[in-house]
Amino acid sequence: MALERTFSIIKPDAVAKNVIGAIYNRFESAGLRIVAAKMLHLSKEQAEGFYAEHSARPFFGALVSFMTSGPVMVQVLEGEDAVRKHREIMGATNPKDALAGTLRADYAASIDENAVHGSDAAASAAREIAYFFTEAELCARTR
Ligand code: IDP
Repeated sequence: MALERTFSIIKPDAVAKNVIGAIYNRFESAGLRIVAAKMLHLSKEQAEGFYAEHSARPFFGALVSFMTSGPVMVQVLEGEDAVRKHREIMGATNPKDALAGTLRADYAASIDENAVHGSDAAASAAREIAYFFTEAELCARTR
């Protein structure tokens, strides 16, 4: 399978728990490479734009408020089958349903504060990467 890129957010709850390095370790142990990364404190507009597809959902206001409650780490992960592999590492949206050993089982307190985000398909990955990174910020691994 060809190399693929996906987009990841370590959400404010996980940043507050000081587990950025532990989460990066899971990505790297699974063969995913970080090819771009930065820490950001999202504005309300940035969070609303990122989650625009959920704007009509009852939890939208709480989601935006949570995502702007503290800094996040955003990164682009590259590897074989990266979108699917990353979703597997994250676990189910609701940590109650997440398999043991997944990031959400280990670090998420609830569906509202669930530690991590990962693109759900190649098309959404491309859109989400472009939302936060320019092409020039994506660093090809040359060695
Ligand atoms: P995903 O993050 O696993 O892809 P989505 O369905 O795309 O899940 O939802 C985006 C985010 O919205 C979730 O990660 C979660 O933070 C929040 N969310 C989704 N469904 C609910 C809900 O029923 N109640 C509260 N928050 C929710």
